[in-house]
Amino acid sequence: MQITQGIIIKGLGGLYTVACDGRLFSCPARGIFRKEGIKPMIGDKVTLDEIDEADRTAVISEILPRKNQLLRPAVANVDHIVVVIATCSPAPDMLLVDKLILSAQQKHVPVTLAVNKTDQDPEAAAKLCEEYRYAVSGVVETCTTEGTGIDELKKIMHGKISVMVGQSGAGKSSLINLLIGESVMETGGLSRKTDRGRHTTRHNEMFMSDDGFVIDSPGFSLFELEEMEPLQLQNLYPEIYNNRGDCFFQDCSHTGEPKCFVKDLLENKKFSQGRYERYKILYKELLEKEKNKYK
Ligand SMILES: Nc1nc2c(ncn2[C@@H]2O[C@H](COP(=O)(O)OP(=O)(O)OP(=O)(O)O)[C@@H](O)[C@H]2O)c(=O)[nH]1
Ligand SMILES: [Mg+2]
Ligand SMILES: [Zn+2]
Repeated sequence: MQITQGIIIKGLGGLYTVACDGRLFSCPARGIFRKEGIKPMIGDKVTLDEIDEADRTAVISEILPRKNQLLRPAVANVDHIVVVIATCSPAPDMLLVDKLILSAQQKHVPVTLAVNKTDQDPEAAAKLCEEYRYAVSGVVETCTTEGTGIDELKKIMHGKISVMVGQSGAGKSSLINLLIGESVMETGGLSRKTDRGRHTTRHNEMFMSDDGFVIDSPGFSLFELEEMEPLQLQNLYPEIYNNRGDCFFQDCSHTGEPKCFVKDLLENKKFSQGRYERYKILYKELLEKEKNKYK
């Protein structure tokens, strides 16, 4: 029996496209997955059966164990997340950015922040980069109209499975088209009335770049952090855990207690004021959630 392994790069209407030794196969999944409540995901490494070389069809017979699995976008086995924001338009939602970074931290997936559309306001772009310097593995300024930052992104993405995430209209698909070197994804303008993206990308899709894979995903603005103890939140901030110091209270939440070492971090600019203000917001949200749980 012939068994070949591949990787799911696209899934639409129950039919999956599997890249296998440089060729693409169109495959349904075995009924057993549905019965067991398992849904194949983009990024899944799979075994193919019933291969028809002429028609390029096969059946997905097995899903290999996943290294990780993101909920939003629903993709598996990613090595690297690129959070894309626009410098000015659509207005970057920094709380969303922080939540995306925190959620990646929980899954131990490194994040690069791509501050795109630097042509809109180079100074504002530089400020955003500074704010995230210690928060992520890397920060890249990009501009798809001028081609800025593309080589740098390529270098970071070398040999990895990366996924682009972020608000609609930030420029994820525009970046992917430049990274791949051809127009593989449709891009769309912003709504003039609301200055927000038009949700041009509607599905996840993976592409092969020079040396690696990149997944495009639909933009979104709502994202919930996974439940956690409020005091655990600080453990997801590299600015805090890489500079651990002493606070007066042993279980200090760093949200305004006296003699708190985080004040020094803010003064020394090791922790940006914006990230800290949003840390306090997220901490309060988690506290509220915990209170409501016991009501
Ligand atoms: N000025 C400027 N506009 C850009 C840049 N990059 C992308 N755009 C424009 O921004 C708009 C949105 O770009 P897309 O690539 O479709 O954005 P997206 O993040 O894929 O959006 P969704 O698919 O809706 O999630 C398009 O009109 C692009 O031409 C840039 O660097 N500078
Ligand atoms: Mg898109
Ligand atoms: Zn403290």
